[in-house]
Amino acid sequence: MPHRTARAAAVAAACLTATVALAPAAHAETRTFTDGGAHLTSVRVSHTATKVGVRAFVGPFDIGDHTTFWLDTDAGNSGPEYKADVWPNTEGPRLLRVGSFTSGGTAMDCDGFRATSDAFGPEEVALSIPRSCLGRPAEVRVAVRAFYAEDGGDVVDWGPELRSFYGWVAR
Ligand SMILES: [Ca+2]
Ligand SMILES: [Ca+2]
Repeated sequence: MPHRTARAAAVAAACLTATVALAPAAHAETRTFTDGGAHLTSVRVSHTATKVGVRAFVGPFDIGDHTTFWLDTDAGNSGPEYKADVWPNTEGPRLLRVGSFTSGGTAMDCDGFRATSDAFGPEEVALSIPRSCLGRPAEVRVAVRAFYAEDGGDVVDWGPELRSFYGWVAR
């Protein structure tokens, strides 16, 4: 009998854990992806009820370097749906609607869209995008291209790889 009681308690505990695991719909899911080598070293994606945040840790960068982000919000089409190209210390990067990695894109109105890149500040470039601008996707995945104009020749560091995405981040 004691065994049976202990087992029942364990099952009850497991059910409780499962309930807790399903509950965080109201919380952000945040995933951090790492990138090898120097330059771009990691990308953190957070997906909340109201916004998608992307933070790329790009190492030292200067005026003239820039970071491009693509967002895939529709798994039915393997390419990206949105793009933002962020130059440090400039006004007003825009959110662009795109059909592929190579498309130039069409600027969208997106109240609340924020891009942060300060060549004299932290070694990171960040986006904050209201989910309403993205069609309130169930999940999102991100690709990053960091460009550095260096004396020895330009450096391009893709995360995770040329025209490919990190894993999906559900809300
Ligand atoms: Ca890298
Ligand atoms: Ca897509």
